[in-house]
Amino acid sequence: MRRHIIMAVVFWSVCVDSRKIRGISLSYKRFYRERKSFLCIDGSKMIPFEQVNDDYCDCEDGSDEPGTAACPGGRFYCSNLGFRPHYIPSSRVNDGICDCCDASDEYNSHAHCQNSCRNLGQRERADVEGQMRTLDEGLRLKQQLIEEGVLLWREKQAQLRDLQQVAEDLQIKLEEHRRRKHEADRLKEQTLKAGDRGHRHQNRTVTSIFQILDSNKDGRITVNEVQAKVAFIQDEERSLSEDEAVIKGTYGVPASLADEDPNIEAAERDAVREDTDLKKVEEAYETVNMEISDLRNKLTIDYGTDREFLFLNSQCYQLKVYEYTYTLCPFNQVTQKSAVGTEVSLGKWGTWAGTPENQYSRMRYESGEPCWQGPTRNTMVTLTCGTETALRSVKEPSKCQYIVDFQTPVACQPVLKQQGIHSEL
Ligand code: MAN
Repeated sequence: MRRHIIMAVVFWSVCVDSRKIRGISLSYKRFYRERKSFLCIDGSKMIPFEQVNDDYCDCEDGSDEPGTAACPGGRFYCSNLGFRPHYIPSSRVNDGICDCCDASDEYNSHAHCQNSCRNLGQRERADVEGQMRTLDEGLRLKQQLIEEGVLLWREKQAQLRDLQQVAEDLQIKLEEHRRRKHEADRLKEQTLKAGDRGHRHQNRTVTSIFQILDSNKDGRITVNEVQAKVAFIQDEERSLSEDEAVIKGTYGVPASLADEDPNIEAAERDAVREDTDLKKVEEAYETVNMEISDLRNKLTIDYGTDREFLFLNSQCYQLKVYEYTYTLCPFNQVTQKSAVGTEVSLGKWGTWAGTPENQYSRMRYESGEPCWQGPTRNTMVTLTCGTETALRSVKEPSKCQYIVDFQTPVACQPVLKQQGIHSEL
C-alpha cells in the first residue's frame, strides 16, 4: 500500500511537471506559478490551472498549452541545456521528429531522440573560442597596422613634400633651359644670317672670276679660255698645264660652301643640344607633376578612422576560382583574368559601402568593363575579420555582379559579440 502511494505521488508530480514546466522559458515561468486559476498571457481569459498543458487550447494566444501541440499559433521552448535554447512551433511537439537537441519536444512520441546538446555546445564553444582567439589576434595585428599606418601616412606626406620640392627645382631648371634654348636658337639664327652674307660675297667673287675666264661669254669655260687668261691665276713660275686648267662643273658656280662653315655647324649643334636638354627637363617635370597628382589623390581617400586601411594601398591580392584569377588592388581596382589570359576590369575603386554602424565593412568597385548584353561589371568587397590579409572567396551571384570576401585584421571590431551558449537552468 505504501509503495502504491509513493508511486502515485511520483506519477502525479511528473504529470504536473509535464503540464506546468514543459515548453516554458525561465522568464515566462512566473506566468505559470501554480495557483487555482491561470490567466492567459494576453490577459484575455481566466481558466482553471488544471487546464494548462491539458492538450486542449483555451487561450487565444496559445499560452495555456506551451508544452503540447494543441494551440495552432503556440510555441514550445527548448531549453537545450548545454547548447542554445530556442523556440519551435508547438505543432512540432511530439510529431515524431526531434527538434530540440535536449529531446524535450518528443516527450510522448515513438521517436527515440538523444540529447545531443552537450556535443553541440562543445563544438560551438570550440568554434566561438576559435573566433575569439582570431578576434584577439586580429585586434592585436590591427593595432600594429594602425601604428604602421601612422608612420606610412607621415612617409607619404614627406614623399609629397619631396616631390613638390623636386617640382619647384625642376621649374627653375625648366625656365633656365627655356632661356638657354632661346639663346641658342637666336645665336644659330644670327650665325646663319652671317654665313649667308659670307656665302653671297663668295658667290660674287666666284662669279666675277668666271666671267673673266669665260671670254666668249657662252656660259662655259674651256681649257683654252683658262690657258689664255692664265696670267690672272697662274703660278708665276710656270704656265698652266691642260690637266690643271680643267674646270669641273663648267655650268655655273661651285656648290654652297655654307655646309662647311664651322660657325654654323657649332651653332646648330648647340641649338640641338639645348633642345634635347630642354625636352628632358620638360619630361621630368611632367612626370613629377603626375606623381604629385597621383599621390595627392591617394591621400584624399578615406582610410578609416585610424587610417587602419592605409597599408592596403598599393598592395594587390589574388585568388584563383575555377578558370579565373581574381586580383583585388584595394582603393584601385578589381580584375578578372581568364585562363587564356584576357584581363577584364570588374570595377574601379568607388566608395565605402558598409552599414550605417560600420561603413568600413564593405567597398564598392564600379564602372568595370561592360558585360556583353548585360550591365557594367561591378564588385562589392566585404571585409571580414581574420588574422591574415587575403581574398577568401569570389562569387558572381548575378551576371557581371561580383562579390568578394576579403579577410584582414583591420576589419576586426572590438564590439563583436558572440551569441552566448547558455549553461544555466
Ligand atoms: C566573362 C566573365 C564572366 C561573365 C561573362 C559575361 O566570361 O567576365 O564572369 O559572366 O563574361 O558574359
